[in-house]
Amino acid sequence: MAVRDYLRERFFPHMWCPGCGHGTVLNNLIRAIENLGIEKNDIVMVSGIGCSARISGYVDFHTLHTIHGRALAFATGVKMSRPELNLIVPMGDGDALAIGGNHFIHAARRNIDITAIIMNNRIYGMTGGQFSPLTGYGKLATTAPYSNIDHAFDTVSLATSAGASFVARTTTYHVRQMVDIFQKAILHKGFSVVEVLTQCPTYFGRKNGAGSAVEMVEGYKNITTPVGSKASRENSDLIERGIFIEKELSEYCSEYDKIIQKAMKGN
Ligand SMILES: Cc1ncc(C[n+]2csc(CCOP(=O)(O)OP(=O)(O)O)c2C)c(N)n1
Ligand code: SF4
Repeated sequence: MAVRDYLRERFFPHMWCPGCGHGTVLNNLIRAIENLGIEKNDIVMVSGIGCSARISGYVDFHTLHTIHGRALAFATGVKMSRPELNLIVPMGDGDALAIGGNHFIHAARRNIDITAIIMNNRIYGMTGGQFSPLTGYGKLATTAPYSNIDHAFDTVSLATSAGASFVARTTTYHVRQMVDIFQKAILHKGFSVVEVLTQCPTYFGRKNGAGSAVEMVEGYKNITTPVGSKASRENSDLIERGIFIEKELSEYCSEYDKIIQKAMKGN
């Protein structure tokens, strides 16, 4: 299949602002799926609400556009009833870790075979630039005009400690790495978390003097380093990117099947 076959061209042009990173995530996700050769009818994309969540409108998979913070709960239901399908859940940092934080940690703990993509632009884009749990201390937002006093979650540490069996981070600058990580995350049997650092030039960028969209993307080159690199050991301000966790762990739907078999045998 070609890239265009995975898109619903009738919904273009898309609604994202010029320079928004969400389009880069869509592009690379489609390329990863094309490389893997997965049929579009074998994919279900479930999203909540947010600029990031609108990605589900543009792909020609089975799609559910659900409610803010609850995409993983809907996806869990779909996966439990049709475990043979590939479930992909794109979320904003607010969708995934503020209102959806509880669903996130429990989906990770169960290790259900879903690919969760967290598009971290450090802000609530869709609703006008309120701070999120990933905005970070000292940053500005519509709701933090004198600077944010909340400390941020580290998505990778949170996902790892909650039990996710695949955890990775990349950025909209590192597009080849993003495609590679998406492929591995989709193939992984278990809960896969991919955090993508992505720019919102309209709110986070403008409020925090981060410059143009291009400057924000280039910034990801300078503030990140490969996981375990020498640079990371020497400079703790650098953000690591790459694959942090990739391990085999019993998967929820497979375990559930075993319980059904036991119950049918009556022991
Ligand atoms: C239950 C509920 N609460 C609040 C909202 C309003 N709301 C819509 S999107 C959103 C946050 C979006 O931010 P994020 O998830 O980070 O995605 P982004 O738009 O930045 O991609 C909020 C608070 C809502 N739709 N439903
Ligand atoms: S408000 Fe921000 S996140 Fe939303 S489309 Fe515009 S740039 Fe993207």
